[in-house]
Amino acid sequence: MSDQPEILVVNGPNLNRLGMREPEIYGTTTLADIEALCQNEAQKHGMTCRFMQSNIEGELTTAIHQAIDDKLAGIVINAGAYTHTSVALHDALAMVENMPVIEVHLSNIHQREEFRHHSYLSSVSTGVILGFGATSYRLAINAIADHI
Ligand code: CA2
Repeated sequence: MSDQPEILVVNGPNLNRLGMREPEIYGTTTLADIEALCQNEAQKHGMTCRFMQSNIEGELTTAIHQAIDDKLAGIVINAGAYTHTSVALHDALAMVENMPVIEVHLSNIHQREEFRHHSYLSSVSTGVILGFGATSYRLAINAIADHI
């Protein structure tokens, strides 16, 4: 096992389909591209990255519990549409202590439909980065690296 700090990058529903539809909103970057970017950025800062995606709310919740139990160095979360609906993810993130949680979005959710303007995660996140496409993830990893 590596003794480098590890971060969790967690991705919610439909993000596995990135790059296949709606390039005008989400660009042409695929989730595999984002994973490579995250691994590379983490490595630059001497960290490792646990990258996961699930379309299932409970699996995302469990990944957060595991990050807490494993005492990871931080969490980057793009919960996709669960951002706007999930009390379960809010409650899981509220259990996080002593590690930064960065909520990220590819798009600027405040420029989009009204139902995307509210996030259940922002009030239990250390910070929020949105609207920069895949760069949102890079900025979030930098924020965690600065924080630890
Ligand atoms: O902007 C973001 O990162 C979002 O979290 C993306 C979610 C959306 O529900 C949130 O409101 C904002 C959507 C995830 C991916 O949706 C796709 C749509 C078309 C093609 C591929 C993915």
